Amino acid sequence: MTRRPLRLRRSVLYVPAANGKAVAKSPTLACDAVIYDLEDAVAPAAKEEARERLRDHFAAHPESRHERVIRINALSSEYGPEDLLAARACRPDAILVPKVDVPAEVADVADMLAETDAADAIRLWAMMETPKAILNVARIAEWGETPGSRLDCLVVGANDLAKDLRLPGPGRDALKPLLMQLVVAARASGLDVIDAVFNAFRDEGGFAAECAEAAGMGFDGKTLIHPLQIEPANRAFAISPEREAEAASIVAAFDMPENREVGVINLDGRMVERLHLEDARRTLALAAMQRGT
Ligand code: 1VU
Repeated sequence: MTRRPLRLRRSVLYVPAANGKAVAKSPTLACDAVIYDLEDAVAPAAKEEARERLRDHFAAHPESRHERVIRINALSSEYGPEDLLAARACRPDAILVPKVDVPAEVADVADMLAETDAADAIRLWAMMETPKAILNVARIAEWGETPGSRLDCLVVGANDLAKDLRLPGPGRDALKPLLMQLVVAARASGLDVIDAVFNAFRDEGGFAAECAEAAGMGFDGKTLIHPLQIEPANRAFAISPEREAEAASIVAAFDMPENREVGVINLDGRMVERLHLEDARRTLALAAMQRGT
């Protein structure tokens, strides 16, 4: 399985590239990642101005403590090719490809990036928001394991998915099996996977409940639409002190000379296997990153 650098992706905020105030505010926000959106949040007449705004913003802020991602329109659309040229010039950490149905739609973007970015510095994220994406997610994630694919992360788009499936709502009970399918496919190929947005950004209780549900399903974080959602998401997807202490005790136990060669140990009356060690090390690394935010 391809090894990718570990990143905190608890809170991933969409910022419409057409909104100058929001773009200017973005560097001050406490989210882990920002997705500057050239797609759904930008009206057709505002596309060129939005691209120009991003070029200016990235030129003025060449470094950022956020992971910075630009969502482009699909390459097959009227706006996609210009978006990709503009996004590539900004040199973000990643480009988010929308409405991915099949691996080729991400592969085409990877090929265009390879023309100017031989070091694979600009990574790819893929939106899973169509019925075909659900049917093909294993193929898409597996393609991410091929050399040069650049694919790091899947992002759920539940609004489009619910619409295409003609789900009457309210709530997302009907989506849960599909969401778990995305988590399984991502994990099988070593990808991160970020849950969908919660539209009612002033509904604190509803948002907290959906974050807790997503964390319990194994998502790495949540995509957000409003700054009010950042702190609750950071809390919900945080490594708790209890989880960190547990991970530290597993690492310490396997480090003891008598346990260095064994596969399974008794840790305070519980069986712990060597397979838990890798996860414990990951948990400790994420907890250390969390302290730095
Ligand atoms: O206090 P200030 O005036 O300085 O700032 C406002 C506002 O500009 C700012 N703000 C944001 N800043 C950065 N990123 C954001 N996403 C963002 N949203 C708001 O926060 C201050 C308070 O704002 P507000 O409470 O007055 O809210 P507004 O009415 O300004 O904005 C509400 C909406 C929902 C319109 C806004 O939050 C927004 O545009 N969110 C992002 C929408 C988006 O990107 N949609 C597409 C991606 S979602 C998707 O496609 C699902 C897959």
